[in-house]
Amino acid sequence: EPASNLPTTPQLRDRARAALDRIGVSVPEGDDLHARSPITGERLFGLRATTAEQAREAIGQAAEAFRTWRVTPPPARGDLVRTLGELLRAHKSDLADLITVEAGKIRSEALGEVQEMIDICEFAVGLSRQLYGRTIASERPGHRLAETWHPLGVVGVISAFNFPAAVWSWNTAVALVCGDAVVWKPSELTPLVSLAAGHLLDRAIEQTRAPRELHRLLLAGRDVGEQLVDDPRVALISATGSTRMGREVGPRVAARFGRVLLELGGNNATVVAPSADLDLALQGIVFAAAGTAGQRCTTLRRLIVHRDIADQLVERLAGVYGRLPIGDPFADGTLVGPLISDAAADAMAAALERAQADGGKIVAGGRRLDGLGGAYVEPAIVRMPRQTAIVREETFAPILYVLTYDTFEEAVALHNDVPQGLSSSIFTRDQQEAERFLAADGSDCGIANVNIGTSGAEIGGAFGGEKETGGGRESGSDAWRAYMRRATNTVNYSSALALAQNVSFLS
Ligand code: UN1
Repeated sequence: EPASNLPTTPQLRDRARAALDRIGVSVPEGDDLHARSPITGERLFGLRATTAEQAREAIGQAAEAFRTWRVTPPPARGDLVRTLGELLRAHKSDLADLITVEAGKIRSEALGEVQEMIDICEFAVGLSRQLYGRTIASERPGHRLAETWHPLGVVGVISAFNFPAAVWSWNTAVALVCGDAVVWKPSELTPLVSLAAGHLLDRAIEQTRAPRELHRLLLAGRDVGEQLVDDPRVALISATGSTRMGREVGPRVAARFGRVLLELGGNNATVVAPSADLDLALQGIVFAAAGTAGQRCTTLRRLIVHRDIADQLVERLAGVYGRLPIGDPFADGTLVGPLISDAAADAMAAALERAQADGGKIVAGGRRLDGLGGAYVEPAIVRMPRQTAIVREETFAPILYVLTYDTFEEAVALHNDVPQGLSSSIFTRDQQEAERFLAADGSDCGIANVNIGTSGAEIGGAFGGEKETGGGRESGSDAWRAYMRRATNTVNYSSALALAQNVSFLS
């Protein structure tokens, strides 16, 4: 049911302009980059890009700011992040407007993205008093063995269009309390969100008198991204995006002995067991598979259903899919906004063709809605005879492949038989099955859930995945350690020089 009365490009431009004004940021107008809206598929503003020379300078400025910041007490660093969180609260609706304009998220999800930023700021403020090291039992008398966590350096953050602000925030808020400086290379598809978020941090920096150049924004294309990746002054590259991107970034950073934190593709699955509460499963599946128009790295892409309930579940899902309100993401009631680009819609169509060639049957959706400017598609459900090559790939669009199983072992084997390892879940009322799914020989993902979907993780846990997802962990738990360096300290407070391992020398 497409909402036919989409906002016009001039209306979107005004809406973006008003939000930018309230945040207090001016757009560097130029002709190098374009701010567009997937709502109409049209250009909003032309922008001036950061040049290679400016990027080189920005990295140097961040490295200089780091020298002051690393010796600023962590709770004082927390004060900056608290202020950022307060500004995000004050401008929640403005930033959400820009997220909807540029990424096409529905209102509730755009607000949710900003809430996730506020949450990580609060988490990081608490963390600023909890950067704990351990004291370790020493084998020598009169010795103390301990570890201390020190700031790491400049953190380069590379982020994607689909969480244009939250991914930056959960890297940046944590990096800042850890004593690091940040250089951000956002997606070229979401420059306005980046300008706005970066400006709110600049305001917080000014208010708390933190070093002015602690955060630098590089609004530019791929070349400047590569420059950031290769710059030896950048201690850690935290990159979110495709597996293809990670395959390039990882080795380049490793070649200079830098650190990486990679959040790459997912191909997330949910197992639905015969004992599952199907009403619950239905809601969880639809949000995870069709929410955000299938453009989360945690989006549910594979449904592994027990044969006895497959027909029934698929029929109910197809019914819900047939009534999903697709259209203007600003309109009340819309659940599915546009895809980011025509290319994304083309990739979806190509994947559906391949799935059908493999014997797949489309049981719901799959068409692009004509005449709307933006790339509006009906989320699709495809029953597959087997887990073929296309099912094992991540297509960044709302396609849910359905596979059936007979035994639990078979379900887990199908589940794990993809190259990616981000998120997973099982719907079951059988406790043994639930625990087996979470056990060492169950789901091989970084995130494994029971009776909820695969997407929409809270910030308190560590976020990330295994295999081609890249192995990085961000956000909560002890993910902060990736943003610091560890020093092991042995202190001798006796007057004897005892050697470890009972070695004797000169004694
Ligand atoms: C992403 O899609 O890059 O778990 C991140 C989730 C969100 C984060 C998604 N908290 O879906």
